[in-house]
Amino acid sequence: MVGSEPADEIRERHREARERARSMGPFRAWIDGERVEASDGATAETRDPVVDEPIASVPACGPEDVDRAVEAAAAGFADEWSEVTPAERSRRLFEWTDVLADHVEELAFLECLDTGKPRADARGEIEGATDTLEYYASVCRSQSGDQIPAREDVHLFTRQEPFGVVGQITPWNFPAWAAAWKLGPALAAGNASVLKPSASSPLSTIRMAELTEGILPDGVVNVVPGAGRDVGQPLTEHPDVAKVSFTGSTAVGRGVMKAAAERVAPVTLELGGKSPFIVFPDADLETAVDAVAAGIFYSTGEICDAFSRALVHEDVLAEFTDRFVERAESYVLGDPLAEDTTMGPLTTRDQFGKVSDYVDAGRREGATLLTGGGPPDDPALADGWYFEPTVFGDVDNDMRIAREEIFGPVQTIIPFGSYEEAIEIANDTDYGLAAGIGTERTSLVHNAAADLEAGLVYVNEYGPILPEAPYGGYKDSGIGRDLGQEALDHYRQTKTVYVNLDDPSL
Ligand code: TXE
Repeated sequence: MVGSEPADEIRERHREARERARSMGPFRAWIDGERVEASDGATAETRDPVVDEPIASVPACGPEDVDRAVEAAAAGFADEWSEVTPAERSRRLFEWTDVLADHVEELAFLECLDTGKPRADARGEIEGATDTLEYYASVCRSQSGDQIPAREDVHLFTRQEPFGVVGQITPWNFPAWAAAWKLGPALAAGNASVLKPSASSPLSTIRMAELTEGILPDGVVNVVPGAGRDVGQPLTEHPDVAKVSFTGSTAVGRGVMKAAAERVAPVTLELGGKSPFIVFPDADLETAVDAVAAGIFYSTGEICDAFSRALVHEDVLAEFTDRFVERAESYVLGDPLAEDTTMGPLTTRDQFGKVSDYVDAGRREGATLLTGGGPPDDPALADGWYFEPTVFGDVDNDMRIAREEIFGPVQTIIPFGSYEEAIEIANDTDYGLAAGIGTERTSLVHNAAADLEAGLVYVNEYGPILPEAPYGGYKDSGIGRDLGQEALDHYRQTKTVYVNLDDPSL
């Protein structure tokens, strides 16, 4: 379904919105507590995916800027942050989240304009980012080491120490949330960060960093925007970056891991997925449709844990498919700045091309296109990277549309006949980020949760993602975990101290 606004209304609203966004700038790199240009003055435009017009120019940084930022981070860590007590770190992180909470609307506006996601979703994302930082501000003070009672004549204990400077790379689909996932545990553990946002949607991250001014010491948070090869790669290769965390594609993640291996730096990788949702025959179909639709159409399908394979038992296949297609057709495509829009455009031209190519591949491979399949037939949306919610039936798990990450609003429906077959198809993928289960039977929930090869299992729902719980994948979907205590542990190293005790006689 498409919104009912005329093209000129949308164009005018976006002209004003881009002007408003620019008035919040200038958007620069944030290094050592200052807004700075790229050393060579290079800039790149970030674009509004609704009308394909430039929003703002942002520095296109390079290796010298990475050096500058790493130096600032090292100084910020050594001079101040490493000396700050956990209680003080917690207080400052809370102070930052208070400021962010006062800027939710502004940040959500930038996120909506830069990524094309509906305003309400962008607001939810910023609130999620703030909540994540609050969680790490809270747990910061409750960390401890161990005392190990191995022998009476040795006082044996562990200290948890930060790495120093960490390099963090985030993607374009959830820029603010990803920045909080990275910065929260890194800062709570006492590190300083150099963070590279995606060149496609850097605005909210830059603004979040600017809002640390006067709260966090200079150099503790640095944001260096630019291209992957110019900023991301030098950051992962930098000898003074002691730990790397990356969210993005599996192909680039492999390269990040290789670069870090050269100097034996630990890495956390959160990569792509091809997550299944299994609709068992006893499932409440309305609940299953809700979960699978949210899992593939939320954020226009540009989500790493998208339920992009719906595995449906043959007894309920016809009814599920009918209801799911109806649901897909009920999404309101329109201007993400309008509150009634439930699906915005894809974020970039590249992503539009990629999704279109997969839909062509699905048709060629013999899947049946049940709805969608291209841009909506509405002249008001013709300038943007809109793509209709798309559903393929008669999908075989060997088809490319069932094996490769499309990262768009494209669902594949794959039938199964038995529990064993469902699990086999679900696990027959290189990825292992998430999996979902639709059933009312407790034994199915627990058996499937144990048998599925995935880092996350959602039962009768898509999400929620909570900062308290670890998030990450099996197999090619990554290594290590974001969120929860586990992420905090990734940003610390353990030092074991043996204090040999003399005989206490005087
Ligand atoms: O990813 P990249 P792209 C998947 C999704 C999407 C595809 C391509 O399928 O269609 O990847 O998206 C930085 N060294 N995901 O091209 O290139 C880059 O600048 C260091 C899933 O955007 O992996 C950006 O900041 N960094 C994923 C980040 O890496 C490099 C989210 C991700 O970009 C680099 C995003 C290099 N050599 C894409 N090259 C998820 N897990 O949700 C690029 N980068």
